[in-house]
Amino acid sequence: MKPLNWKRLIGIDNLRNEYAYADDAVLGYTSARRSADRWVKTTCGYCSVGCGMEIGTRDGKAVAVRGWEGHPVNLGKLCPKGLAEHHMLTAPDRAVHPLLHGKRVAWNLALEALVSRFRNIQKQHGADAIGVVSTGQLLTEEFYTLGKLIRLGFGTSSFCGNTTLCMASAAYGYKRSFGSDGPPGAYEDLREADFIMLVGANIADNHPILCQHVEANRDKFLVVVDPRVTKTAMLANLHLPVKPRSDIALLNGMAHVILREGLANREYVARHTSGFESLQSFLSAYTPQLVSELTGIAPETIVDVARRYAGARAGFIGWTMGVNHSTQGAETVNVINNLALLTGHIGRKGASPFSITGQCNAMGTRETGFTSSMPGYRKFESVQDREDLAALWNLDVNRIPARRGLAYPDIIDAAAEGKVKGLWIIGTNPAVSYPNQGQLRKAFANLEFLVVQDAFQPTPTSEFAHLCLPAAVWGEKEGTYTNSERRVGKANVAVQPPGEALPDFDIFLRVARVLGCKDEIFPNWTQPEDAFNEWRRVSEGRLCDYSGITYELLEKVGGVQWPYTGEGDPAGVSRLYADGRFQTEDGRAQLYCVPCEPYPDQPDEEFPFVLNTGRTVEHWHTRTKTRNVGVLEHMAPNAWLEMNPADGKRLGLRSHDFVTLVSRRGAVNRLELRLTEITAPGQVFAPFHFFESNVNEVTQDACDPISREPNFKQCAVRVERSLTHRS
Ligand SMILES: Nc1nc2c(c(=O)[nH]1)N[C@H]1C(S)=C(S)[C@@H](COP(=O)(O)OP(=O)(O)OC[C@H]3O[C@@H](n4cnc5c(=O)[nH]c(N)nc54)[C@H](O)[C@@H]3O)O[C@H]1N2
Ligand SMILES: Nc1nc2c(c(=O)[nH]1)N[C@H]1C(S)=C(S)[C@@H](COP(=O)(O)OP(=O)(O)OC[C@H]3O[C@@H](n4cnc5c(=O)[nH]c(N)nc54)[C@H](O)[C@@H]3O)O[C@H]1N2
Ligand code: SF4
Ligand SMILES: [Mo]
Repeated sequence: MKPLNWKRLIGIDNLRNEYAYADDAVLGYTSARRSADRWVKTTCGYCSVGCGMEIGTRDGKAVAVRGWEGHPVNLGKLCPKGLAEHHMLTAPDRAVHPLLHGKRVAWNLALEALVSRFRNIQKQHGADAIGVVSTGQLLTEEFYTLGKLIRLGFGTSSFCGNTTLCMASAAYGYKRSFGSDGPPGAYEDLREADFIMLVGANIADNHPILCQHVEANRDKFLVVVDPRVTKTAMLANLHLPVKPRSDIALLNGMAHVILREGLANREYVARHTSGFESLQSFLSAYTPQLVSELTGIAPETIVDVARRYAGARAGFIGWTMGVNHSTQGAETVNVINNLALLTGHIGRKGASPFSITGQCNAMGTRETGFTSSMPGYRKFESVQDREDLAALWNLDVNRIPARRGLAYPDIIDAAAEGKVKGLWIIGTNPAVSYPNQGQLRKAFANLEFLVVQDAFQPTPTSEFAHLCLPAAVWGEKEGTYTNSERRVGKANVAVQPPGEALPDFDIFLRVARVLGCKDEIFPNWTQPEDAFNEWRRVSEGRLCDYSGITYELLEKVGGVQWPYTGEGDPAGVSRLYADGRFQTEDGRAQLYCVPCEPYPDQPDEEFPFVLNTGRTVEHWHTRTKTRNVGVLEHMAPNAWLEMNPADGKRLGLRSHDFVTLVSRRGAVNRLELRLTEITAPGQVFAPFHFFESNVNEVTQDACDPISREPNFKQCAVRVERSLTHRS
């Protein structure tokens, strides 16, 4: 086997064949088994980059994946997870039958149990006593259908998803600044900007194909803001290793310098924003000196970065979970948006405040809504929006919900308090991914009926379920995903699902039939395209206008950005707010004064380290998919803890020792120690991929009051040597 190096693996070089070679060697496949006789075009089902790819099949089995040559997003390249995606389809633990109380039952009995148990709970305890938690990994058609089923069919407002653990802060931040959700820019901006700043975004591990666009840009100055020296930080011209959660101070400090030195775009500010005067006086306190104390970055560096951003021809600020996973997540997004508005770096080629999303369809769930907003970014509180929807659906306006329901963490808290008694979990695995697992177990213990609908069985979450429903997964079902740049891509069927597993879309229609609302809310629907065509009508005239997008067009051009009404080049690049008109009442964007506050659960003598958690390139979240893929699992087989060598020395610990993390809430065992300068003294980092050593036993469940997103990125812990040693 040839030696592997990460730059090759993430597809920056055109070495796809070499990667396939490594894959074969690890898995023991021969090239004959891999050679496909049919290729099906599709979109990747892992991350939000949204790469175009082809699944190769032979004898009804998926045997290979390759990049879609010339696709607008990835130009034929794929990252290691994408390249090995077909292997998870045949994993031994795919879910194949419905299970009621652990016993195999027929689909009709399973769904009758779901409907009768949920209806009984609602009769006794009210409509909101059942909750539904879904995912950014469903197809848009499925999520749109689910939203109607839950809010119009079951009539509960306790409906949310794992996107609240992920993108809620970005969505609320955009809404507060610009009047609507929706990232203004495009990937092309990564190629066009002369200044790029990535805040809490480790794209080399988590959005590898975006690196391709950054690397192709020869004129850029790349700044990476991250407490760790990530692989992305290693690509940067300047790395700012900020103290944990001090980003607001840094960004306010940049804005202070921009105003003090007269570098703001005063004309843009005057024409297109509100709140400038109060922001100006608020920012006077954020001097480079103070900001330096708060962030640990030298005052002259803060001044330098501010000048570079303001002076750039086109300035791009991208962010991901280092920003969103915070009790001030939405507000941090507002401070990023402030900078874009103060300088006019928005709505132009290369210039955007850009939220890099996470899951393959995090965007689709935000657009088709019913969680943070109603379909088409319509607002619960707007009478007009509710009337519009009622007319589109031919329903009485009183049927349209007038308020947002409970967010995911509030559904879990309500279950722990005994208010939510029935829960339907679809395409998410909270027994690994939810913060502060003790609270989640309390919630699960109180439930009368828990349904888990997943493509794998068992999962750590399905172990708690009364009813398990087997779902088809990427490669086995049809529909669309929307990527971070608002580009809608088509996912297609390459193989049949195993056993009795069904696409989530089919499961939702069957539930509607048992519930008796199928004909009313899904008239004549039989396939995902029926949902898509209704969604096109429902989104027409909205910011996320899909009216000109058809399945045929998507197959042809490989992905179309919304808004698209059918005019102009469908393969072209679109940007929002090019005319400086925002989605607010008066068309102006709002500037915000945001003080930098300390995060909850500060370290002290007993718990002296700040724990940061996140990801690695080889694994996908809770590993239901990737632990079954040899080439990925072998490269990252167990959980680890990164610690600075100075701290290791002080504690008498060495690399490869097994350690335990203890917090005010719990403990997690058997993390393999990595002593490395990547992590600063006083901080430690662990991935959250491993249920075997689940860091969410120790994380805190404090949430952003605006977005309800948990503060996953900081909590106080101590590190002890594990009693168990390497076996
Ligand atoms: N390989 C892989 N790729 C993925 C995923 C996966 O599981 N595996 N998941 C997808 C999903 S759903 C998501 S949401 C994205 C997430 O993508 P990212 O946000 O890039 O991933 P994370 O590793 O969670 O966190 C990013 C960085 O935030 C930094 N950070 C922590 N605290 C702070 C802070 O106070 N300030 C700043 N500025 N930075 C901080 C961390 O050190 C980390 O490097 O990745 C997507 N892509
Ligand atoms: N400590 C810590 N915790 C975190 C994070 C962190 O950075 N640190 N990140 C948070 C973030 S950003 C996210 S997005 C979450 C992710 O957390 P989860 O959503 O729990 O992660 P996944 O492993 O993607 O779970 C998806 C589940 O859906 C199943 N599945 C996949 N495809 C389908 C399908 O088509 N249909 C159905 N029905 N099931 C399917 C998979 O088998 C899996 O069980 O984790 C959050 N938790
Ligand atoms: S970068 Fe994301 S979308 Fe592209 S192949 Fe990798 S996981 Fe799939
Ligand atoms: Mo995420």
